Amino acid sequence: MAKFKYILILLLLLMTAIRLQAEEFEKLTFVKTDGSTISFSVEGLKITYDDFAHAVITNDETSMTLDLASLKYMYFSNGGNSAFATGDVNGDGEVNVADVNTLVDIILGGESDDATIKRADVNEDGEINLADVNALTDIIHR
Ligand SMILES: [Ca+2]
Ligand SMILES: [Ca+2]
Repeated sequence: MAKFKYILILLLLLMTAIRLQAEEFEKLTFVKTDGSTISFSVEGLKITYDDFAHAVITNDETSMTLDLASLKYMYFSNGGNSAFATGDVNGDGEVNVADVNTLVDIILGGESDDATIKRADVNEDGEINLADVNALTDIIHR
């Protein structure tokens, strides 16, 4: 059941992340549980869900059905790293639960300035997604 719950959360993040980031990044990459990756151009990108078991990814070039159970996480890419203190998403000089709140707000489509959005990339892979929430909570609980 835990896995199913995780997939539902992932779905919510996917849907909101697409709206937030599809216009700013060039590529969407899915990382599968076996470590392999699949990348899609965000040009004309659409993701639809089939009974919560599969995602159908369509863009201007291709259409592919992915088994959600085989997906570990996804990220948008375009490069770009943060020069700010790792995990200090809201930029107040401390890394704490307030930064998690700010990060989640951004992932869920909340308005934010460019500097905050850069700091929200906690794991510095150029994308803002669930992996950054995990990275941030790891830092706080370290
Ligand atoms: Ca902070
Ligand atoms: Ca990131």
